[in-house]
Amino acid sequence: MKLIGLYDSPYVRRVAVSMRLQGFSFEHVPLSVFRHQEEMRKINPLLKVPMLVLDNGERLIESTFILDYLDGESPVEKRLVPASGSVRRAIQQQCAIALIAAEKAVQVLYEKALRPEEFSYGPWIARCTAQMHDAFAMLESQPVSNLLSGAAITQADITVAVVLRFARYVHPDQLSAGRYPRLDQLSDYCEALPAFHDTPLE
Ligand SMILES: N[C@@H](CCC(=O)N[C@@H](CS)C(=O)NCC(=O)O)C(=O)O
Repeated sequence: MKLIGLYDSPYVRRVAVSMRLQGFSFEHVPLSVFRHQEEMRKINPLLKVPMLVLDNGERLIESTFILDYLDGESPVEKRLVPASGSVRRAIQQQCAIALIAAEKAVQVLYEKALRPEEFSYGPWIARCTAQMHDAFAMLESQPVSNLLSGAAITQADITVAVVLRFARYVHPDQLSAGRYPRLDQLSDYCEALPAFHDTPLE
């Protein structure tokens, strides 16, 4: 399989980390949606990452659906989201909140990095920044992940950790250490795991 996209995308990185944890081998194709647009267009005309190209040539997009495919191909003990039940719903909802934090962090990044300063709209940036923090605060207020007490890692752990690392990387001024101490603990634990360590954001 080939995984298209850079690890500075939280969506690409969560797929890569998951694949490593689940034992899937893959070739990483580090194309940027901005710097390698022509090459990217040939593979994915929608210019979005991640894309997972299966060995039979099938091309999957949207990280959540890619992860769902990978879970479906994994033995039960390697699934990162259970197939049904309340734990599945809880993991999915945590992922959804983390993905809102990611989306808002990306929107602020694009506003600042792509839009000429004279067209920048402060209230929108402020709204997105507040939404990002609301999502992190919601995750922070939820029960501590069982991962820290020895349970198996879940997709919620991976996604929360990856998104926090990303948001801190692109908005260091917003995410000083200690603002979300329980999320920091999860992040520190996860980033020290080989699957995260071997998938560096930078
Ligand atoms: N919901 C998508 C989001 C993917 C996404 O927005 N990726 C960004 C990179 S972080 C991208 O492709 N940006 C280029 C663009 O939006 O045109 C997923 O989970 O895969």
